[in-house]
Amino acid sequence: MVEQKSERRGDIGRSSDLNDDSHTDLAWRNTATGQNLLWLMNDTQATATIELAPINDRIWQLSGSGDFNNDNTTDLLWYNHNTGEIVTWSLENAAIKERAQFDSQQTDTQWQLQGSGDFDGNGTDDLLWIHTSQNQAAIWFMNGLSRTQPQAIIRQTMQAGQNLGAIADYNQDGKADLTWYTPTGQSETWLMNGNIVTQTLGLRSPDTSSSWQILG
Ligand SMILES: [Ca+2]
Ligand SMILES: [Ca+2]
Ligand SMILES: [Ca+2]
Ligand SMILES: [Ca+2]
Repeated sequence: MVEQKSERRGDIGRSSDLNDDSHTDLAWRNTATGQNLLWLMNDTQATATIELAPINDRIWQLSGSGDFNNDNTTDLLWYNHNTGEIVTWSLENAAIKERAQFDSQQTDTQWQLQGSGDFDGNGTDDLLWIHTSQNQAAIWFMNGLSRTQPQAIIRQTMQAGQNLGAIADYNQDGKADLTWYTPTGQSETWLMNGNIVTQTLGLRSPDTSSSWQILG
């Protein structure tokens, strides 16, 4: 799960396969207008643009994607950090098939839902939260939209200025890992086993300019 920013102010994109053709697509939310769009992609070409229902309340963030209703299709994950509500849109053929809602009861608004991945490798997607001022991350282990255990803090702190670059399984052990980047071109990958960091790998971006961002 990756966040991308377009040149149009307010557009924030998330990538994943949204129509089950094995090509990674992009979901866009325009945070200025509340519009939501899908770009269905064939590698680097957008083959179709599909408009989904708008969400006019701009507090709602497109926070990630995953399969939360166990039908093997990707669902979009929305978060309202004022109320703690989480909503998923289950997609079929790039249209909304089903909506589901979960009250996270997250009362500390500094914990922000940042994405999802299967961190313990049990076949269900879990939620990644980042605390905006403590440089801490935490995982909620999930079964669909139900938590299966209390919040699991990751016992390693991010460096100041590190941002989430991607959630992906880099060592192909079936468990999601994390990549962080800084505006100065440093990136770091944490290989994960649940909420335990088993290895930290440092990388540098292609050059030291600040214009490189991880896209996936
Ligand atoms: Ca696709
Ligand atoms: Ca699904
Ligand atoms: Ca899991
Ligand atoms: Ca892994």
